[in-house]
Amino acid sequence: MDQSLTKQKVKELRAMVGEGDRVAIVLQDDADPDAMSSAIALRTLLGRNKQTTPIYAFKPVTRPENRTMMHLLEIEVSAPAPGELESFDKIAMVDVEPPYFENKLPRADIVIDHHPGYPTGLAPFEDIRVGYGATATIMTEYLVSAGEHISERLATALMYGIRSDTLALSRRVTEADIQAFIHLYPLANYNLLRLIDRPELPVSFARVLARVMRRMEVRKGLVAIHLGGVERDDIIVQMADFCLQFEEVELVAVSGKLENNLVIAVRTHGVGRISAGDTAKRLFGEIGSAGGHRNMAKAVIALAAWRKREGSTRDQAIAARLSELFAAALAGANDPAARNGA
Ligand SMILES: [Mn+2]
Repeated sequence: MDQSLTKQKVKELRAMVGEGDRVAIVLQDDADPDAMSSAIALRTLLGRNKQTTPIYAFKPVTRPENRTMMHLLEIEVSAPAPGELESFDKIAMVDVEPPYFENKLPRADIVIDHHPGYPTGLAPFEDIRVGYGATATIMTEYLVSAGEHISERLATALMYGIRSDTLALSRRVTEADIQAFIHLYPLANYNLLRLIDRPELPVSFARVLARVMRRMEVRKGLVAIHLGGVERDDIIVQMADFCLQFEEVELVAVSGKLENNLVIAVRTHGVGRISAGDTAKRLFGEIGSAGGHRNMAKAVIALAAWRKREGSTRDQAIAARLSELFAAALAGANDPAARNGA
């Protein structure tokens, strides 16, 4: 995007927000690093602090890395009390657009985003750059254009935001994202980034590891493990990431029962023939929500729906069936002739 337009947008944005205005920044549910970093960047751009410009989301942040980021970078996101948003003079949103919230917001004044598929003209201030890999890129351009000081904390947050939305500059990345990344690079704190990348594991993970790892096997590139009942979703995710590190592993499927669902995390290195996202969708799309990217995917299936198609929800039966399904998927991906029955 050309620099004069960015300059114009910053001017427009600052003119819109009066000195004494209270501004709420609202994020999508379970906000991601792009959303959180963009929110603190907007606050900096408007010369505000967390009292005058709090950040809200209707549902809390759950991913462990994102929670670590919040903690280390001291980003607070809270759920608005009923009617609380009505008391603000301006409502801003970053990395999301008004229709997402249906009728939960009294107003939308400022919208900065990069997601496609929404109508325009829903807020007095809009800057939607659909080509961009991250909203944090737009925010970095604003800060640079305005000559704002970018603190170490803010640079670290924005860099992490761009990196995670673009899968380390490998997906949907544009020249603008790379330029923003290069600008932030010397300003960020790498020790913090490392800590965010490797979140602390819950101690309960040690017990799960001890119980499960002795039955881990790599069969023709596949590791399939069913954990049985788990207390937290992230145990499944961490276990899947962990198993991908062993030699000769091409595909990992880790499942667990959580409340009334079967949750399955799927991982690949993203370089072989098999796609985690496509596989999850093909195997479970009809009985649950399933999908993701080439290297990571998730399926959530109501146990009742599993029972209806697969028969038993006993742990042993689930374990056996998942091994079978994923083994066939991997064999099919590595030998397309076999899948076509040729
Ligand atoms: Mn984003």
